[in-house]
Amino acid sequence: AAETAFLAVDLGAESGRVVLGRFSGGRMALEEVHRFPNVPVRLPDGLHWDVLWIVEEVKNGIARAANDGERIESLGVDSWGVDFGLLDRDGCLIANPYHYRDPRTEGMEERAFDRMPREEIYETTGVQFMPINTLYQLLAMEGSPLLQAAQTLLLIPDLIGYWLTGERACEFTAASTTQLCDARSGGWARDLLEKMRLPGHIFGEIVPPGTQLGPLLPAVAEETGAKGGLPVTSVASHDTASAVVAVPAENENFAYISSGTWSLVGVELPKPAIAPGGMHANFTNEGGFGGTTRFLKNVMGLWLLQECRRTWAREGREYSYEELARLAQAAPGGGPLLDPDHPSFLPPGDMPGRIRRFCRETRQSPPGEPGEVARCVLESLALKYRWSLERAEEITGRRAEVVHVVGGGVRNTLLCQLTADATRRPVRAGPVEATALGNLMVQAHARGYLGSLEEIRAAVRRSPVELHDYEPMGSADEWDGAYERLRGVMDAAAH
Ligand code: LFR
Repeated sequence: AAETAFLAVDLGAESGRVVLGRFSGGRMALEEVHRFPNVPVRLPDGLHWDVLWIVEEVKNGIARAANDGERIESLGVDSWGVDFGLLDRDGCLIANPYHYRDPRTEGMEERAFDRMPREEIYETTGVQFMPINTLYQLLAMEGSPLLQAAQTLLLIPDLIGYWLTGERACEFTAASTTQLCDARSGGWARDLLEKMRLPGHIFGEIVPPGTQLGPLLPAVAEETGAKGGLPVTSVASHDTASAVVAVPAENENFAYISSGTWSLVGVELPKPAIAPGGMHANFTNEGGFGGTTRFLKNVMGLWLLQECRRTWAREGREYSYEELARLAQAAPGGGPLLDPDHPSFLPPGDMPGRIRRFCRETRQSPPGEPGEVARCVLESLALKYRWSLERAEEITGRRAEVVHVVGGGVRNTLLCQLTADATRRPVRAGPVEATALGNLMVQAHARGYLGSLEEIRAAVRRSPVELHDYEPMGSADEWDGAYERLRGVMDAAAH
């Protein structure tokens, strides 16, 4: 029998999961009790998350776990970063949260730089410049009565936690994604907030991962059949932070790729590395568990394929991810390459069309069939991983002996192999459910079952999770050539 059990709510951009973790003998065994699609909704005013549906499905998941009769010791919520809800003075949600891919942030970087030079923003926050950041989303709301009515800003995991417990808190790892925090002190960057003319009073107390948020509200306990008083723990509530906790690394000489809708490529540091090199390569210093810094770069990730798939499905051609992987495997290598991080790929839309346009504009012959498109995307991602890895090593002076790939993208075995080939490093892939596992491990830590991050990672390695090793294959010279081509394409696309 399990010593104890924890419940992880893990919300991703494509789907949400509720995962039960049975903890015994220093190992965590996972059981997915509920999974639901996360489908954004387009309204005339923009692209939104369906946050009411999400909280309903979270409750359905809690109910399923509770009905299993398992004694659950605590529950934690993690989700994607940067997005938020605003509460009014009565604690009511003011409007439906926006999706970070909504284009209303266009031009907001320029507005921000008028108020504080780009260098100073980076020097303060250490966060990479991306239009999706909370900073630019809030600037886009300037003058809105919604912002005027706001008393409290809660990032998505904190918002769900609030609806479950009635308690408000700003968890540190999630807050660190906003580009509104001081990377050194870990608090809100009050001077920056002021210069940006943002209402300082909506940013509440920041709490570290592992903080007890409070018990489930009696009404939620009743609705779900969960035991009254079930504690909710603020975990490393940024999904990427949870995923990095569950990297099965044996020492500090590793890089990680948290592979899902986004690919987060980087290293773990004892403190932020804020330097001009990091700003130019657009690396971020996000907060990690146990006082660590996640020094990483957002690479556009499997979003490119997800969006192709959606476009093809609308045209009546349905491909599963497995089918696409098979077609990509069969397609010839060495074709056209993309810079996956070109801004034209960020918003939802006709991704195959944009990929063709990118190729024409960089004087490459565009991929045709879905298998060729998928091959082009996967090779480009693997080569951009190499670029990111080399920059991370250059800036931090570390050397990654192994690249750990974690998250849903682990299932894409072709991408894992291409990653080993392109980076010329051994790749260790797994666990697939790193985010949920990291979420559960931080709860076990908070309840006193595990000590340091090292102990947590040892427990990850003991846990019944699948790990697969990939060695670099193919010719190093050919991959060096492909890498030079990627760099040429990146330069051509930047001009
Ligand atoms: C991954 C992730 C990234 C963040 C992006 C948007 O799921 O959380 O870390 O940059 O989504 O929130």
